[in-house]
Amino acid sequence: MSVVTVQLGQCGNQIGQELFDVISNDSNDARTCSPRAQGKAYHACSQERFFNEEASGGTVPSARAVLIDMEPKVITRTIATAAKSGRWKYGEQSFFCQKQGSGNNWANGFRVHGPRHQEAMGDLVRREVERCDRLAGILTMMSVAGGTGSGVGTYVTQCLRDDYPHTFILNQLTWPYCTGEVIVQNYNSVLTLSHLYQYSDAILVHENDAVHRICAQLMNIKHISFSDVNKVIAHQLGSVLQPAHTGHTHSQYSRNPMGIDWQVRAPSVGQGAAETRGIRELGFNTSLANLLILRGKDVSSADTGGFLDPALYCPWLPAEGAISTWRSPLPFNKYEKSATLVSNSQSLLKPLDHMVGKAWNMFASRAYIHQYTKFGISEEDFLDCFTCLEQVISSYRYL
Ligand SMILES: Nc1nc2c(ncn2[C@@H]2O[C@H](COP(=O)(O)OP(=O)(O)OP(=O)(O)O)[C@@H](O)[C@H]2O)c(=O)[nH]1
Ligand SMILES: [Mg+2]
Repeated sequence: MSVVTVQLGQCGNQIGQELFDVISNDSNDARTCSPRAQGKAYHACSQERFFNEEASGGTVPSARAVLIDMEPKVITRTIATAAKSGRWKYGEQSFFCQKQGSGNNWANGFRVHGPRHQEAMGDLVRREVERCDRLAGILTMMSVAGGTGSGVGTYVTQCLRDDYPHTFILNQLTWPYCTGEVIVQNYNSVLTLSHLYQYSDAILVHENDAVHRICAQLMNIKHISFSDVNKVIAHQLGSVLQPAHTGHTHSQYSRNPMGIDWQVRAPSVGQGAAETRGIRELGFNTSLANLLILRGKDVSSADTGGFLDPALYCPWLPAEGAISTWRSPLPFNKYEKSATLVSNSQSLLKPLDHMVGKAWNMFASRAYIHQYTKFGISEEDFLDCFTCLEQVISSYRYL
């Protein structure tokens, strides 16, 4: 099964290029792994998922991706960097750009650029979808703080939801630095998140601050650039999206990389409630669901029992249903062993609360609001978005 990726704005395009690079490298390395048959199956599955094999001999595979930005600079560079790798490329006609960006204004992206170019962008996605024998889902990548990724990205997601009502849509979002360079980043983030909440099947967030800390503290990088940060994000994303065995049978790779069970189950009172209450009142990070992905040596003997501890989950959730484990015996991205955790938990509560709080303070003094109202986003629209996110915050706070 295949995934169509839509890269939007500077951030989405730059991280998207790193992601395809990791996937292409990892997939090629797998071919020489032993046992050979296993490596070959992994390679074939990964290629079908992310690349179109070119019909004519001699050319490299092209990514199942659409590149969108409202200015040409980043797209031109992204396409050139991919081609320079000599291992993969972007399709010749799979990008859409204009002359001028959205100026860090969500309303400009969502109300002007999005609707104006809906048809052209939709056609590009449709062409990629039609090239897939079996479509597993659509992955969009963007930042929430700028104007194009956030505004056009939200608009595109809304259109994708209309055009592909039964297709799984996963939004990968990059969260701005807390002390970010965009003054209205919290407005743009609030507007993006509250809208995507309605259209998306799953939202996967990478916080720039958290990834920056990984670069500084774990990797000892001195002068950290976006490229360093993006490599870490791409590594994490790749380890989620590359082939893995999702069940107990190891005969075949799971066909659908997006078959994650993201649904929150119906509440029922679990037995762990009384014992776990004390821990959770101390600010414990309670989870709704966790997905653990293990890759490399010894994956079948790794002890993952700790993830079954009911104390990790909210009381009305049976712990055995709240954790899924995927495994692949092949090393990932040259790491002998790796483990990745995708967690639907309270970990985003603090940054979300902080972001909504900052946006609310600015809104209370009506700062920069005219820049949004002039593109047709009213104060009422803002209030609806705040209400939506306050509800999300409250639901997660009282898990
Ligand atoms: N991790 C990471 N963050 C980025 C990158 N580029 C930009 N950002 C973050 O993204 C936000 C700005 O959004 P951009 O993606 O530059 O904006 P855009 O979508 O191109 O929108 P406009 O330029 O306003 O049209 C800020 O929070 C930046 O910190 C990148 O390559 N990697
Ligand atoms: Mg830009």
